[in-house]
This record gives sequence, C-alpha cells and structure tokens, in this order.
Amino acid sequence: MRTTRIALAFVIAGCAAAPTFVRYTNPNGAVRLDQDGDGFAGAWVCPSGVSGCDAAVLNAQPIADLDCDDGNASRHPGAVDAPGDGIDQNCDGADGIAPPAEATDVKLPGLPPKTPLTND
Ligand SMILES: [Ca+2]
Ligand SMILES: [Ca+2]
Repeated sequence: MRTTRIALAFVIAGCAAAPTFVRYTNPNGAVRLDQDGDGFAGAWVCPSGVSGCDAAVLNAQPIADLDCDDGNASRHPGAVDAPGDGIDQNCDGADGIAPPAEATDVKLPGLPPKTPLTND
C-alpha cells in the first residue's frame, strides 16, 4: 500500500472548529485525516463522490500510528498515559499501569538496629 504524507489543510466552510489536515492519501482515493490537530490521523475514510474507494479494506489492516480518538488532541500514540483513570491516552489499547510501589524497610520488633558493615 502506497501512502503519501502531505500537509494540505482545508477548512470546513462555516465551521469554527480547528482545521482538519489530510495526513495520508491512498491511490484508491481514501484519506486519513487529523481532525484534532495533534499530528496523528484517524482511520481511512473515503471522501464523498470518490468511486472505487474502499476504506473498509484499508482499515482491516493494522495502522501503526492510528489516532484512537481523533476528536481529542490529548489522546494519540506516544501520549502520556495516566494510570488508573480508565482512559487509554496513548492508544495502546489499555489504560496505563501504575509502577509497583517501592519497597520500604520494615523494622521487626525485638531486632537490634542495623549497624554498618566494616572491614575490621
Ligand atoms: Ca489527530
Ligand atoms: Ca490512562
């Protein structure tokens, strides 16, 4: 599949939302758009009036840099994924996982305090 990265922007007439950028085009007429301006495009779509365009075939293949929420610029591949909030910010398919709690020394009753080791 051949894709071409272009930096063509178009403004939806009469819409005050952020401009939509065409990030990729495909020879069958499909395009991938970045609608939230975060630099990552959503799935393939076929513009209206393009004959022979089949986005479903293209979207059946894995898309490595797919924006999982192209309406939210804080969610995209490579974003910081805050653990435990139930939101997959980095588009890896799951919410972030908190690192394990750091081990701490536990003082057991009846044991003498630690003494530093020496080379005597
Ligand atoms: Ca995007
Ligand atoms: Ca998260």
